[in-house]
Amino acid sequence: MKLYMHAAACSLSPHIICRELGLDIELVQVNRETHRTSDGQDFLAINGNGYVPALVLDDGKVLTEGPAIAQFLADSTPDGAAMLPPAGDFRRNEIQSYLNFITAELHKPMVLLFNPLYSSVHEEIRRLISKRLAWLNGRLAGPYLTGDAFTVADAYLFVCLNWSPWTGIDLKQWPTLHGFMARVAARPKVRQALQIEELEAFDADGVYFAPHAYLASAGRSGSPVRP
Ligand SMILES: N[C@@H](CCC(=O)N[C@@H](CS)C(=O)NCC(=O)O)C(=O)O
Repeated sequence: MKLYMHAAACSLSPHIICRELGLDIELVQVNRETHRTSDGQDFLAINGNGYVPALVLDDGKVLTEGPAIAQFLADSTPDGAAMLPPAGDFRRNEIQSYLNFITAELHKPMVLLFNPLYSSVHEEIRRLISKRLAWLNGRLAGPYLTGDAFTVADAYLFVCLNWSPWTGIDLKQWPTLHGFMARVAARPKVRQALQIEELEAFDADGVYFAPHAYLASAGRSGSPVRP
């Protein structure tokens, strides 16, 4: 399988899931400007929307949209039930509910904060995201979103919240969420994915990660890096 990705983007979520489940995956980088891929293809021919992640199976089938890819990966191996229980188990529906919440209520509005076209409504978007994060902060059922198990929704949440320093949202006001980030960042397979994408700790907390090249050129100043 090939996973088309950008470092530190939402594609890091399926990447983490692959590492956690020991799935054999080839990472293919996509150039944001030209849409050329590191394996020499036109990415627009793979995903006409031009965004990552896209998963290409060994038989050539293409799957797009992060939450769908996350579920496909977990369902593709018996070990995946730990990250997403099978149909009929209500925990699966709870995790799917979180996947939808993260994609609609956090991921998309957060991406708008990186786009200067929407700067006139950035304050309003920040307020809306903060409301959602306050709700989420009160919902964590254990070390992870739904309890003791690290699920596909946790991988996705970690990746979106990792953009916080660049969106002007201080996660420290929600200690439970901040603690969640530290816990996920300490997972050996998550560390492995971060290392492979050449992401380094952004601040002393060691909770947020950004591309090595970005940190070197920005002098860790905290100015925006696009997800
Ligand atoms: N609905 C898509 C959104 C994916 C998305 O926003 N991808 C961003 C990275 S986080 C991207 O590739 N942006 C580049 C672009 O839109 O050209 C999903 O959930 O997979």
